[in-house]
Amino acid sequence: MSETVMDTATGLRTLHRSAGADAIFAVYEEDGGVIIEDLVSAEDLAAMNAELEPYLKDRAPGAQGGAEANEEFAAFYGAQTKRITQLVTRSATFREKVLCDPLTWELVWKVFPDHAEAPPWMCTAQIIEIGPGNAAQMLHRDTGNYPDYLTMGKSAPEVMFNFLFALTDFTEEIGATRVVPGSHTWDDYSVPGDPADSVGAEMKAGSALFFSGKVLHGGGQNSSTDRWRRALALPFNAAHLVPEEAAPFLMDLELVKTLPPHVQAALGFRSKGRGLWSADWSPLEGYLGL
Ligand SMILES: O=C(O)CCC(=O)C(=O)O
Ligand SMILES: [Fe+2]
Repeated sequence: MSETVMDTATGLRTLHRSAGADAIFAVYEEDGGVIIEDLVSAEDLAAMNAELEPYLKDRAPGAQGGAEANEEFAAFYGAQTKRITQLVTRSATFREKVLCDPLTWELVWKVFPDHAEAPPWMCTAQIIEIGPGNAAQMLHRDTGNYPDYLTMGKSAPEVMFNFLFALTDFTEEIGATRVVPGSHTWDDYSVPGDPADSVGAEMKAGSALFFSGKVLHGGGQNSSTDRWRRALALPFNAAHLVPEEAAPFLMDLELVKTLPPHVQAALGFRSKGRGLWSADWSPLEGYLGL
């Protein structure tokens, strides 16, 4: 596989993981998103899909657990979309390989160079499986989780970004993520994204779209009648902002102890800088015996 940057017909660029963090990050900064080819090996991809299959089989599509009461949230979730989280517990391959991949962490530290003392959160790890007939998701910026930062527009510090892995091949027909390249640099974030300006992040299973929380994007329409588009979203957010997934309440401490310290911190099992997320005014990791 060559290491050259390729301009695809869509305007999104693709780099092989062997191109390295510097080259990948340069495109991320310029375009707001970049496809990293082969971020997951074929072997790990197959193992992860097998580990997650039973959970997806049992999961009904559409928002649930009370969340369906909010129409806007339910539309965002997707009526024919299955989502599952708690992947640290549910997939050993995700936990040990994908979440611990040194290249991923090199990129995390490039986005958050000054955050070593207060490491970022894993915002969530989530399977997003878009089913046949699911409408396109509205274009949005993930920074919308933290509206104050969205209001600040392009000059806001980067507080959130995402690795969205293709666990099946992504084609436009089955709902490849739509992206508006360059929309992280727009002067006015109140201008709604026009789907006509978006491009489909077509990629092979095992590749991932690495994109800024400031770039407009959304799940694509699945216009097939019988095929599912499976993604794994792995977003990270700055330490001082609450993550989507309440990891410390959902995970077994003994399992988390098997992970490296920076991953334990991302899951909320270590303190987040001076005095934040602490126990008795002391580092949480001491209290937990890590
Ligand atoms: O499923 C996708 O392609 C994107 C989903 C997304 O952007 C989201 O749920 O925030
Ligand atoms: Fe999103």
